[in-house]
Amino acid sequence: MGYDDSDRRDGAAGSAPTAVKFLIAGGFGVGKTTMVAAISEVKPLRTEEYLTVASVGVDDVAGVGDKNTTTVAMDFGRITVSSELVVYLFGTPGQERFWFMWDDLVHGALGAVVIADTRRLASSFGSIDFFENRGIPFVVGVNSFDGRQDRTVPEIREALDLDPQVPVLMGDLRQRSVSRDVLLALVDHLESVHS
Ligand SMILES: Nc1nc2c(ncn2[C@@H]2O[C@H](COP(=O)(O)OP(=O)(O)OP(=O)(O)O)[C@@H](O)[C@H]2O)c(=O)[nH]1
Ligand SMILES: [Mg+2]
Repeated sequence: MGYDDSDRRDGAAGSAPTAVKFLIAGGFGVGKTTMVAAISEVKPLRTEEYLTVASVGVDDVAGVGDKNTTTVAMDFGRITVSSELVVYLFGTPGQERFWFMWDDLVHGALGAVVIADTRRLASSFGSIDFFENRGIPFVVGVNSFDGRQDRTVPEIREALDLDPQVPVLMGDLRQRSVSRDVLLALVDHLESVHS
């Protein structure tokens, strides 16, 4: 889609679209940067650095395959959900040593997607606590690495100790349609918690 002035046209014709901020969170290497890239209609801003030998023993790279870069500040993207709603996406850094940035990134966020990897669910516990403690509504997107769907939604819900109203969606978040469904689930969830 790229940059265009459709927002402005919509705004001129009727009311301006509402702009909201969502965070894309989750543990190290669960696919946050990948999701922002899959769904953003503008070229996403990334802050990737190479995982270096200095990080050996600090960063737990077990289970993340041949991943060789990591987000050190944030990802940024944008998606126009409808003529009334534009979403700004902020992907968080996953490694614990960069978590101090989350308090800034969360400022003004209306909701969040917590991505989980079925093979390493525990890596997303911290994100879930973070949003629960701040009362920020979130949905969980479960990435099917290696095509694995060997856990059911109820099993994942239990393992992550989620409240019953938190939506859980499974799929390959590299696919734009899957990532879009996760964002739409968050929009619906926000409507239900605010109604
Ligand atoms: N099989 C599979 N691989 C995926 C999926 N989503 C992402 N990946 C791959 O897994 C890796 C995830 O990397 P990133 O998107 O950088 O993960 P991240 O959560 O941003 O990582 P940090 O910023 O380092 O915490 C990439 O190599 C993706 O191609 C998925 O749904 N299935
Ligand atoms: Mg990243």
